Amino acid sequence: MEEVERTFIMLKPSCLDRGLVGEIISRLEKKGLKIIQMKFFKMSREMAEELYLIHKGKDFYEKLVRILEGKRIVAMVVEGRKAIEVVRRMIGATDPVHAEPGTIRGDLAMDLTDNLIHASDGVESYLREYKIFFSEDELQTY
Ligand code: FUP
Repeated sequence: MEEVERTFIMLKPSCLDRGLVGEIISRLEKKGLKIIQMKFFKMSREMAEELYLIHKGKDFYEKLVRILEGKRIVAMVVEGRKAIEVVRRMIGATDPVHAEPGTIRGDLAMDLTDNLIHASDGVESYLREYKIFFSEDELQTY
């Protein structure tokens, strides 16, 4: 298959609180993305800070980290043709108010900071983000 790539996805704690983990995984699977690895993590402050490094110092940063700190998330790596772009389109705009109906945030979220899901926005961010959660060994295909 041409242009097969991987992307990193995190289902934020609100997905677990609201029972939306299955719904979101189902959308990704039905689209045709292959789940390469998936795990629950209890997020430490350090993991949250590392993931949102580029937003450090912004006014919403503390709220963003607090939403994750000490709570359970689902981390996963999925694969498919142009997976980074595909997943970004499926999750919709950062602010759920502007996310189109049919997207994950457009259909299921209202809050800007607690917008249900994170996905890498490029190859560089994927390579940085997956390493916070997974070792290279865990991502070997089997
Ligand atoms: P996205 O890649 O769509 O998650 O968007 P960003 O990387 O721009 O934002 C990262 C997180 O910061 C999002 F979960 C939402 C939050 N955020 C705010 O709370 N306020 C803002 O003004 C922008 C982003």
